[in-house]
Amino acid sequence: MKMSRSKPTFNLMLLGKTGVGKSATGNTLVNRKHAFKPSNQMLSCTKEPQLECGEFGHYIIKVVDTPGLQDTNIDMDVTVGDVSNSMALLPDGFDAFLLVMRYGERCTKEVIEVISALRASFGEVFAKEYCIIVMTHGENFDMEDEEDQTKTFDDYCKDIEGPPELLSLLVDCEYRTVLFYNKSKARREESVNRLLELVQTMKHRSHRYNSEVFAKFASERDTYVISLKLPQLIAPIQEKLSFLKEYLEKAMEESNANTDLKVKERAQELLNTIEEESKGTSLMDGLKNEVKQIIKTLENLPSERQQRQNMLKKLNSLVETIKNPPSTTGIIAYGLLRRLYTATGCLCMVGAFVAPPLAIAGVASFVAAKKFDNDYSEAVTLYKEEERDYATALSEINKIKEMMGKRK
Ligand SMILES: Nc1nc2c(ncn2[C@@H]2O[C@H](COP(=O)(O)OP(=O)(O)O)[C@@H](O)[C@H]2O)c(=O)[nH]1
Ligand SMILES: [Mg+2]
Repeated sequence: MKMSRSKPTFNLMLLGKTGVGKSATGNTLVNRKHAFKPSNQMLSCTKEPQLECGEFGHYIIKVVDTPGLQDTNIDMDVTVGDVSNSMALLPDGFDAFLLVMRYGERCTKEVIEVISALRASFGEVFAKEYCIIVMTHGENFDMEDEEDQTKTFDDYCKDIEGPPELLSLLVDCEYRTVLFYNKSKARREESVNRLLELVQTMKHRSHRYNSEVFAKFASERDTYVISLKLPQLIAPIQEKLSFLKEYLEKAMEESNANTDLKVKERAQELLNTIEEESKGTSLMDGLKNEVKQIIKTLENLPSERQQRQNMLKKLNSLVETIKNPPSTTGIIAYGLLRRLYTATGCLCMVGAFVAPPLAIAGVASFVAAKKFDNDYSEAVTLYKEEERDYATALSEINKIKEMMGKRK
């Protein structure tokens, strides 16, 4: 079809669930019956985006029909890919996105998913600046309306009831809604006229939504896609993380420098996987920090092992002391010896006046007495502690040892 270049052009993209009437709306817009194939012709239903052009009065209308978003479990990776392909068909960008719904259709979970997916794909400007809601099967509205002829479609939209996602979309797109009569020859033109009026009144007329605008919302899109897939993405990472944690728990006793190195490599690989999967979003920061901490711990393992060995040695000797407390006889013997040394020291010091070398023996005896003094008081303390339950003390120490075996 030949297009006159001077005519103003409207670039439109049809979006929405499969079967709501996107292709039929596209045909109405380009004014050709079979430009876009209806979805009930299964073999030829829209799988790839399709661009068709038509003329309407003084205008040229270019329409991109998109593959219908799946009815359930929208795969956002596919959706975003489809959207990019659809954008590529009209590099000039789009004046409006037509979110197609079927008049009277209940706003199901799937419809809500479609709304969320589109808002996330195109960014915040989608609803506010570019979205128009097209409701097909307009004749159903007229039939319902027969009793109350005064109620217009706009009145119906203002009173529409539904989930908050639908209502907030209506508010954000300032109730830009059009009723389409794809099956009524007489009223098709009216639908297109109303739509073009709306597109013209939209603030951004000089600024189309093109791939540059699309690129601006890439990180929001990534965050949304990843947040949807987070449980599946995290499961294998968690598994690898628990292996690393288990290793660290036993690392003090069983591992060696060689396996440490291998495990550190695995931890580093896991960190890289997380970095890749999170695509620069902060959604997996918690996991990332855990792995970083594990890598740090693995690096410090040799010195920690040494420290632990020293600590264990100390604990073992403590256990021995507790197991073998000094006997009463031992303590009495200590006391006697101390007194003996002190007495000898005194005697030697007195004797030193007669024979000076005895002074040395005297000092030595005092030193020995002092040492015994210390040992004696330590022994007495321990002896007193004997009153305590040594078994409890032992189990306490064993607990500490056990805790040192594990790592936090
Ligand atoms: N009665 C009526 N049927 C419509 C209207 N719009 C679309 N349809 C029918 O709805 C079915 C699905 O439409 P289609 O354009 O293939 O949906 P798509 O999957 O969104 O592209 C087809 O049988 C269309 O003929 C409409 O305004 N009125
Ligand atoms: Mg279709």
